[in-house]
Amino acid sequence: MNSSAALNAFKALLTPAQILSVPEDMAPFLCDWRKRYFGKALAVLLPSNTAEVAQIVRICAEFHISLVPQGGNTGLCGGATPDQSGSQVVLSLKRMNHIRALDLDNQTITVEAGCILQSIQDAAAEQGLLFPLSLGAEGSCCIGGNLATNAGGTNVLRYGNARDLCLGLEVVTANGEIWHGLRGLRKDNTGYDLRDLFIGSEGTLGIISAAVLKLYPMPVCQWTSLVATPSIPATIQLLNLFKQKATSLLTGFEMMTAESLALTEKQFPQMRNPLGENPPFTVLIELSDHESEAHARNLVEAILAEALELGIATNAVIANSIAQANTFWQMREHITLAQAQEGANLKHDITIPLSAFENFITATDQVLREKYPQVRIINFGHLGDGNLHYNVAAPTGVDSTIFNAANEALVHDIIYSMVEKFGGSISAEHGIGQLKMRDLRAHKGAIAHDLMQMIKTALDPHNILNPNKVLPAKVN
Ligand code: FAD
Ligand code: 2HG
Ligand code: ZN
Repeated sequence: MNSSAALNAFKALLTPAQILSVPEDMAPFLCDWRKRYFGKALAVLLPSNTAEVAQIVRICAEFHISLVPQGGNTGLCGGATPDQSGSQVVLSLKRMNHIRALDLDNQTITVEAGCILQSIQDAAAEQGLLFPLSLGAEGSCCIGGNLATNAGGTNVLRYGNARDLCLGLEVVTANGEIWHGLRGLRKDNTGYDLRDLFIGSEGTLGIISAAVLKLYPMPVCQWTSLVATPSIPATIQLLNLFKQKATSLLTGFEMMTAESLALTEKQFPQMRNPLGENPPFTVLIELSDHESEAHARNLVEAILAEALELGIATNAVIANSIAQANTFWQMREHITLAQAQEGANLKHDITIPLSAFENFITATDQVLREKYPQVRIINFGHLGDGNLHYNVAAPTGVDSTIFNAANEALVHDIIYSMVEKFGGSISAEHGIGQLKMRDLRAHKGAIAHDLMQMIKTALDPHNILNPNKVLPAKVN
């Protein structure tokens, strides 16, 4: 490795504004959103176009410098944070934020990797179209990061996750070549699907520089309601009732426990549950209609009336304005912020088959409480997808940093062994990054893990792309 020669080569390629090397300037790029991982870097590079990205990678390959791609730096698994060596470069895609094309006939949008998710939603909306990927960090995360993590969010039950919304990619490979895969085709069976290989690879196989995304007709209205349910089985029955009666109009089904909303209200006192005292479960349900407001309102009222009659819902409130609907969503999305303000927590972003949800939660809570009677379990998530955020916080009054340092490994083991037992996944939507790298082999199994390692070696033989993320770097 020759750091100073590499820096000189970067300086010859980029303008001074595109190279950050002063610690204060680099600081925001060197720690993750949760402030859990802190790294060092030789430099932070901010290319303006794909050709510059390719040249940066070629310089890195020549001087054996590894690089860490970064978008909005909102990832929750430490995937975008460099290591402690100070020899890696952070490659921020932020400047590459142009919308290259919007094709009305094909209903697609072609965007650069650094486009903020919300700006893509806005550009589509200006044409009366919907880009349905939606998540709490949408005001700051970038589409390159969304695709690199195969982000999920709140519309997955209707539109799928980031992978389902992407038709084509432009990718810079580990040897600095540009793969021009920016096709807007809904059918393309031409051998191995390279697009799907790069999606979800968390910057370890290639650098996504642009993407073609699917657009959908914009619904004419949305009805958002908050519904109180007495139990998990009742909540699942409610989900299935909505699926049956509202079919494809059902676009959101989010579950929040009383504990998660109590914590949110503690940190953000203006966020009161309009259902009154927090019921065991509060469910946020969203219907999107292409017909008329009256059609959707009648449908939602009829389904809720039936749910109340059946006893699977005990109370419900329908938002009477867009502003009120927004406050419902804010309550849901502030759980993560409330947890961050309360102190560090142990996150478990898991999926469980809905048929096993109740038994999983009962069994896991029980084992955890036997070991840690006072621990706070903050459960919420995208129930419509079987995705649970099973987050564990230190008992009230206990220093969370000290608690986590002493107990993190055991808490993870307890929860992940239950995830295995009930046929789930240890990462539903946030990815692996550094956080779950050591747990991956046991979860995927040796064969799948070895195949992943072979793919990594084939595409990045010198291990310069985000090493020690997802897969451990091989010691030669
Ligand atoms: P970054 O954090 O910058 O990077 C994430 C990973 O992708 C890293 O491994 C990085 O190296 C790699 N990467 C970034 N850009 C590229 C690129 N161009 N090419 C190759 N690799 C790249 N996630 C969900 O799935 N669903 C949610 O509901 C959700 N809600 C969230 C709410 C909050 C408040 C926060 C803070 C986060 C949430 N997240 C959620 C997690 C996070 O927002 C997503 O993972 C998001 O997709 C990350 O995008 P980013 O641009 O911030 O990526
Ligand atoms: C969400 O669904 C995000 O709000 C974040 O995926 C989950 O904070 C979390 O654990
Ligand atoms: Zn989530």
